[in-house]
Amino acid sequence: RVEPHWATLPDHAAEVETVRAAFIKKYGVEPDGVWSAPGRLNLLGEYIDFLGGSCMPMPLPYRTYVAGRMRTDGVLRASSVQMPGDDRTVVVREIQPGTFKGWFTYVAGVAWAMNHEGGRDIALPLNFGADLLINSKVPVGGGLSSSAALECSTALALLDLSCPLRAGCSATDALPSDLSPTNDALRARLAQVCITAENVVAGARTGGLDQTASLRSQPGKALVIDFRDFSIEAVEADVDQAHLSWLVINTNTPHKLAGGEFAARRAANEAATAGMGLDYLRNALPADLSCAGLSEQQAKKWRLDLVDSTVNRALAALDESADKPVFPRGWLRHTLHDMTLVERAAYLLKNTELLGATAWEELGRLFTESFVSMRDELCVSRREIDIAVDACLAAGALGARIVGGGFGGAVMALIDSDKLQHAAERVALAYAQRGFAAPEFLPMVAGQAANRDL
Ligand code: GAF
Repeated sequence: RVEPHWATLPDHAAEVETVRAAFIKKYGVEPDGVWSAPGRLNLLGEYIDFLGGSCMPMPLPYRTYVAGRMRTDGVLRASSVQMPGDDRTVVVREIQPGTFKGWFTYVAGVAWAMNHEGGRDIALPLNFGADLLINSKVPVGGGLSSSAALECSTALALLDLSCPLRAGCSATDALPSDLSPTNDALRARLAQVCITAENVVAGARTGGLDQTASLRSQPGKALVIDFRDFSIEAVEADVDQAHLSWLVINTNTPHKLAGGEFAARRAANEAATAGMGLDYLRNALPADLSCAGLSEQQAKKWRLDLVDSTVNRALAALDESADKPVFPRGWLRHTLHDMTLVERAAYLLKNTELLGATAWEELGRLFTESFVSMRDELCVSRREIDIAVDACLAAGALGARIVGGGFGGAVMALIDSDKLQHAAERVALAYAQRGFAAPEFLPMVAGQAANRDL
């Protein structure tokens, strides 16, 4: 028997105080404020946000905290608790894409994107600068969107800190730029700014899932985000009432999305979309993918037939194009398949009261179906992930899958609460037997959207 290592659920108030105290230690003065943004657990829908698919994230209780103080000399300084000694200083107006390395890329990237595509009310005033101190409680490289948590907390901090330099914005307002989570329109725009920071400055061609989840989540809910127009619907994902739990495992096999593997899959599916003459690959499928009223078997047959016929249609369209790219059929297959799974899952979650336990059981099987597709079609799994998923299923999980971009990172399972510890033990044992680095188990309760904390 191997004792699983459970992370401690962060105490939000204590974390706010920790980052405030770290700021005072570093800069010798009180910060003007503290802001934080969560990582996300994506329940379903991977590699489809940039193709107009829907995804279903929930905010994690693990957040990135930023304490900040305004400067008026145009200089941005930042330090991170996780990177002692790696202090950075830059003149905001001199920030250029491609000039930074590591964590600071995301901080500087946000400032750059606010100035270049934020619009007048988001662009930073000319002489604005800031001192920032960052403390991330989102596992880095774990597929739980630590980059977006850093971008979104930084964006809120910079926008809010710059208020005293903006016309008509009073420093005494509680949230001067109306940054409250209910200002969804502003948050949608800030999410776009953070996406630009990641795409243009950090050079990772990711979609908008992580930033939208971090800025626009609602407490205790899962979002269904339609990435054709970034519209969101919040749905209850109250696993407690069904005596179920989320098991979230950081496999400690870090992944990197700025590498070519993620971009290659995106580019292939974008080529297929263009080959079909569509704006979004999602539009190659029928408007309603919920299979409402169909049994689990009927729904499965319907979606697999639909995916097959759509893959054939897309590849035939590509055959006719002159500069036809060559890529594995499975990349396209996974994407269309996951689009159908997430919309069926949304239907099940919205109808748990009506459908009872069978809704949760089918949901679990959808998770595993998506995992198999990510492993065998999209080919973004690795041995540590497969072993963790298998161990969860062997321990009785209703379903288990990779979270996020894959190639490592996190695994999640939906499991009867009484079996949670047993599943963690099985995963820990399976890792120890193979000599893998010990995984970390992350207690999961639904978190809250990015916000100002102090
Ligand atoms: C990463 C990306 F940042 C997201 O945009 C999304 O594509 C995800 O991988 C895969 O679903 O988190």
